[in-house]
Amino acid sequence: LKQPIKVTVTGAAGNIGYAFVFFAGQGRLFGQDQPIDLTLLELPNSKRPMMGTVMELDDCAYPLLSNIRTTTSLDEAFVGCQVAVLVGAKPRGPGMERKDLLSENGKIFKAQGEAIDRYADRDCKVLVVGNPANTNCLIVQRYAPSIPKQNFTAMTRLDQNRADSILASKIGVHSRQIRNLIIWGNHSATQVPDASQGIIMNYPQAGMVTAARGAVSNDKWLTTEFVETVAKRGAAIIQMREKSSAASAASAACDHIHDWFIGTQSGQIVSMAVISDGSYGVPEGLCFSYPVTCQNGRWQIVQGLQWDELTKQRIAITTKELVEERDLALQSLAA
Ligand code: NAX
Repeated sequence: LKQPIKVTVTGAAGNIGYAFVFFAGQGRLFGQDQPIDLTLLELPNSKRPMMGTVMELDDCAYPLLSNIRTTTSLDEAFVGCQVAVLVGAKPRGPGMERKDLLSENGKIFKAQGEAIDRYADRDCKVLVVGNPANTNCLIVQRYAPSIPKQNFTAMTRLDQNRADSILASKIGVHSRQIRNLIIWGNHSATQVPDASQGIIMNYPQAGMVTAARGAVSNDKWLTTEFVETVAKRGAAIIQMREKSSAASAASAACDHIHDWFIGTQSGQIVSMAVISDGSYGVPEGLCFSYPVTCQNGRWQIVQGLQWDELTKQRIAITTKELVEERDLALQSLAA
């Protein structure tokens, strides 16, 4: 049997964490032959729901969960950690400004970065889900300088999956038939869903989304309503469910980690926010969502794609927002 992979999940008793740990137990991260040592981190006041979650995990008797630990201590949470899934974050309270949100989360993710730097496996891979995800990821990375930069990622896979699902229902195919829709930039309202590389598999034969159907290609739906519907999907779900997306976010986190570790299929592009190396003119060091392919546990940015004028303008806006977030977060940490 393989050695277990040590996975730490923060915010494990929250909405997303609660769904994620069961998916992990079912083998969604690394497949059915890879055991997992799970460590759950929560705030002290959520210790009881965290223990209750573990009782349920025990009752599931998942063969892949070789060990489950809980802690409320940052000094314990990341010891030997190989995969850190950072879900817990400070939510935006009433009357709270963006600046306050960035500053509160800056503190949390600075402390987690320092703990990862000190205690985690030297090749620990990090996925940040907690919002503002891109900037939280940038902070964690800055405070964990001994871990390779490319090991820090933030989640835009939910946005990608939403884009797939929205386009699939417009065309009348299954989401699984949609490939290579891209999310650029920030996981926020300024994100840039881009269907220009999209492929529909088996409809009626494989082809580009933009050429697949008159209704989609001609009426500008792809560059207007589609983009808006993807960006506002989270709000639309809150309106119906009266709670924010939880299982779909946890499922997207599994997709992200799975593809990162196991690899993307030949010709398949997925979106991940990663620490920019300057590709596509994005400032180096920003955590920016790019189209990537993955192989052998490494991602690679897909280079050389062309942007039309509208996409260019949108990407400038999301980049500017990320620069502002970075500056606000770093300023408040330096103060
Ligand atoms: P919940 O409020 O249900 O759960 C968060 C949990 O984190 C709580 O149990 C809390 O006690 C814990 N927590 C808070 N600070 C912590 C800390 N410093 N250390 C350990 N645990 C801590 O939120 P939930 O709905 O699960 O959402 C979690 C985060 O995901 C939020 O920031 C949310 O905005 C973000 N999202 C990100 C998405 C993405 O695509 N990147 C999509 C879904 C989601 O909105």
